[in-house]
Amino acid sequence: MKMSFARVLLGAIFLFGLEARAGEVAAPAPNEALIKVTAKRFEYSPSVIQVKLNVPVVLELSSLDRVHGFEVPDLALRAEIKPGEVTKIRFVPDKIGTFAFHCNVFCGSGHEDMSGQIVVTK
Ligand SMILES: [Cu+2]
Repeated sequence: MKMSFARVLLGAIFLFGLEARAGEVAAPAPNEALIKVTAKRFEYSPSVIQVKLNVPVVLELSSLDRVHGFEVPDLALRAEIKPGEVTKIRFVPDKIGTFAFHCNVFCGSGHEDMSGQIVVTK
């Protein structure tokens, strides 16, 4: 009788452990970096985004005026930023360097200069 109670208890502990582990997978990684970036004619803020090698990043992009784009060719990232919406991009920087990003949605006569840099360091 005591033996089976112990077994049930062990089973419960085991199941609880599995559940806790499943919860961890669903939650954001504890070391994930959240960076908010705003876009407006014809600039991003911040225009230089500092990230760490192999540390997952979530960019939360929003626009203060109209539709803009966000494209980082070297990191194969691309998004559209619409006013009133938050666009999330998740990526893991896997190389060190400075990578240019720019607006790829024509937004007016300063559009060509709308750019910034993602700097990946160790
Ligand atoms: Cu533009």
